[in-house]
Amino acid sequence: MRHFVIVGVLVIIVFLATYFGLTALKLMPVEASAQSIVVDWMWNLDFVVMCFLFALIIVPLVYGLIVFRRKKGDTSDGEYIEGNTKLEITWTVIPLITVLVFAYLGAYSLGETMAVDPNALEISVTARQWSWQFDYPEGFTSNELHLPVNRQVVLNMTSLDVIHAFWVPQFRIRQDILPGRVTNYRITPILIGNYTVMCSQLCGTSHSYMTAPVIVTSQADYDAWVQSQVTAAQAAAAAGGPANGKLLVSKYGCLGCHSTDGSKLVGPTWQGLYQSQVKLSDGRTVTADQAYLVESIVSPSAKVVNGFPDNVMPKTFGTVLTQSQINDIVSYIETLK
Ligand code: HEC
Ligand SMILES: [Cu+2]
Repeated sequence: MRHFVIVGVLVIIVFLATYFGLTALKLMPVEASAQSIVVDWMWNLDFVVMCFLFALIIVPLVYGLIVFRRKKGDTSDGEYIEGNTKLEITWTVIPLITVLVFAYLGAYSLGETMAVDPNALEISVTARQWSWQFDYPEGFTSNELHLPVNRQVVLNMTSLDVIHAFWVPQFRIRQDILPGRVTNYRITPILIGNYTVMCSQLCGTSHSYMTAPVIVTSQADYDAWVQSQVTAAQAAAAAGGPANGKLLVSKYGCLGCHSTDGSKLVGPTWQGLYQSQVKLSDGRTVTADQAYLVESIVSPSAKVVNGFPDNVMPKTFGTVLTQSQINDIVSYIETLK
């Protein structure tokens, strides 16, 4: 009996120490969405049970190892125990009830986090290797996700190639993005701030660079940003030329693979490309004139740059982009000295 009391007290002490010790470390990122509060509440309950079970297993184990160690010279066998029906029923029924309670709480929390607000702001998300594109209801596109605080947003997401996943740790919720299908992600940001969306499905060589800024602002700041984007997009499309090319390479995800500052990504940098001598994988050297740039965009496999993989750059831009859009992009690349 004495042993049971001691172990019981130790279990409670270790349980509390584990729970409060680990909680004090504050390992979780801030709660930036209404949904994160539900998720954290659920996680906290799970965590309490985990810490208790940890103590319940470790304490008797260590206690037994120390206190019931074989004494020197004791060669007798241990007591033979034939089973204990009461104990077995207890340790079946208690976990069963615990699991059922958690199943109910889990279903309840899932319902809470998926609750639909009919006034939700709708934004389309396109994921591709290895960039994010956000299309806003006002008709413009950005590589940044701006969200007004305290309003539910629903992201209608699809992928152009492989499976990706939308994950902002501060929002807690995560959702896979599949080619050929639209998946939804609902979130109500509650904390103004700058976050980062990352892809949480290993999706190829530059997977870890697949990030984009997520900026939660007041409704007024959001409206102002939307207005500035609409104006800029209209002006650029009307003017054409490099300014429009710059918007297009952002919109069509070129910048996921090409840098404009000399750094090497999946594809070659565009800095200083125009009129430079490009070494090809077949040993030839060509001058990067206007015709070469157009050909590189329309049929990437015609001339493959030495040291870079073939069949990585999408071959669809020749049909996706209009001739004048391609000219605008090329004129933009030409400005990158
Ligand atoms: C998935 C990655 C990826 C995307 C997206 C991508 N490219 Fe590329 N691109 C490459 C790779 C890899 C190469 C080098 C191999 C080759 O020449 O095909 C390349 C080569 C090029 C070249 C030749 C560069 C040089 O140094 O000679 C141009 C120009 C180019 N891409 C333009 C574009 C434009 C414009 C877009 C967007 C409309 C785009 N790329 C989107 C991967 C990509
Ligand atoms: Cu990805």
